Amino acid sequence: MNENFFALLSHAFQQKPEGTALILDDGEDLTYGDLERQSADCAALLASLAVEPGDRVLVQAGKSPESVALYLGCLRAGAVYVPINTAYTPTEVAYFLKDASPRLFVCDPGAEQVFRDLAAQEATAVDIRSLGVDGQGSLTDALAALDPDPRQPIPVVERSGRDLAAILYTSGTTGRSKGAMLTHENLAVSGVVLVDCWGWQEDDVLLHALPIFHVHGLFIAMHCAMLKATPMIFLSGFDASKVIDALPRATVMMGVPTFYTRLLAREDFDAGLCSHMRLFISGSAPLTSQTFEVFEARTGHRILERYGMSETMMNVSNPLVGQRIAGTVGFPLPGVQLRIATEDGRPVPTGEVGVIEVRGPNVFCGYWQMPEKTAEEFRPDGYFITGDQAFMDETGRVTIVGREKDMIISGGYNVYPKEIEVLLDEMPEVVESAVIGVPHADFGEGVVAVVVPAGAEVSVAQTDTALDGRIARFKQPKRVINVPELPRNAMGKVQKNQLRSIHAALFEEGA
Ligand code: MLC
Ligand code: AMP
Repeated sequence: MNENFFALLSHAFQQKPEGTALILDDGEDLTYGDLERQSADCAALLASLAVEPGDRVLVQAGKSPESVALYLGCLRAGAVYVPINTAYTPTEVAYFLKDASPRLFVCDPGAEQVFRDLAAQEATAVDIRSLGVDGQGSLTDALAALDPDPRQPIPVVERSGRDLAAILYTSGTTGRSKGAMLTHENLAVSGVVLVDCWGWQEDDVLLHALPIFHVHGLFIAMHCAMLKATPMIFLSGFDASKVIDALPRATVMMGVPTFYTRLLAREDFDAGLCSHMRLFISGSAPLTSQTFEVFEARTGHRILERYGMSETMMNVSNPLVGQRIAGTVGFPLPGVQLRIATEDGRPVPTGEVGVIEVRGPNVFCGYWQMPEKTAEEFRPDGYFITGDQAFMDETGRVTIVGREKDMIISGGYNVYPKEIEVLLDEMPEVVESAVIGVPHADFGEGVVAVVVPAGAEVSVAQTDTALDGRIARFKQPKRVINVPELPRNAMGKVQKNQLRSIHAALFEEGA
């Protein structure tokens, strides 16, 4: 049997070829028949560009129906899809070009030359094409030039469940991004479980406002809709006004907590708009109890919070039927084995805090070309150490209380302090730095740099100048605090907890 995940999707698409797939705010809607055909065209094009099964296709392209077709085409052709954040600078992209050694790199129109120069500097042999009509050999142009008659039926390339379907880069504590290798089985198992647990209905309409370069928007959200071939209102990004306009036509929305706080900040967001919504789902960052409660008071809906990771897809979810409790992420999903353990991997007693470890068919098969890192993060019995701290009550319900890993989550994007500290420490104006996440009403956590200046005080304008073009804007410190020295413990380690608590009110109004 062909275990290519696309075979499962294609089966669903073929049940409803006339069914609407993507409802666009500009442009014509697409049906599932269109997606089936366009994915076949993309797969044929990839083959004509000598992209073989197992080859990586690196993609930094805006959210569009074309990028959805490209993703599906990669699956169908057995290529490994490697999406990266559109906010990354060319300097950051250079790392992924080198690390993933893709056969093809797809970027937005106008960006090809910058990347061709970069690839030449690094002596990386890669075909670089843009997604968009440019009359200069873009992928879209090449697709249009495909000989349509006769279109050979494009088979779905045979894959085993263990073959790679995608690599999702996640930053590492050392500042070097690690590529989480996800298999066709990982995608299939996770999608099928979520459709069932979240009770996906034939008449569901998903409001999709997430980016499609992370697991949340690309896999969790899209796969639920696609496996049932139900429509998605496909917004290019989160814009509160557009979401409010679209809500009356939707039944399910998935978002990061910032989506919910931004909706609540709007006076015109009310229960009437949500009256026929079936489900609001939140994840990728902690949803505060306050947001949960205010949202319920305003709309009557109890947001369903769940917990996942690039490496593991979805692990835990509050129930569709039953108590959704604020501040908790619910119960392990079917097939997910989850334990809360000490630093050396021993399970802790019920109710005690430890680190979440998970095992199951949803868990990735390792970091791309990093066997040592992979070995470090798996226990000998196959459990993956997530680095998230939590406790489990006697009913099996999980509550996340913090993170062991030194990571900030800002608006659902992970930011690793080390990557920023290294660059700040290179500034002649800075002796040393510590980057922390501080509560932020909009982003959940805001990135803050605590620096020891070499002379005069260092400003945000200076850090912006030093970091612009080197790391994405969303990673750059929103505030800089100058201190005479960083607090350290007896081992010489910077006490970030202390810094976080001293500056906890930094982003509060008037602070
Ligand atoms: C944008 N900016 C951010 C930011 N997003 N700053 C901090 N944190 C963020 N997340 C900054 C930009 O750099 C820019 O700054 C300014 O905000 C405007 O940019 P924008 O692109 O117009 O922002 P906006 O559209 O408002 O985006 C905010 C957002 C977006 C929250 C809608 O970040 C978003 O869609 N986040 C979702 C992330 C996500 O999908 N995570 C899933 C990970 S998967 P300046 O200074 O240049 O003006 C995962 C697993 C799981 O975690 O469990 O799901
Ligand atoms: P990513 O590497 O982008 O996939 O982010 C995964 C991380 O997001 C997890 O390890 C958690 O730290 C965090 N996360 C995801 N969902 C939740 C949630 N509901 N509550 C708290 N943290 C979450």
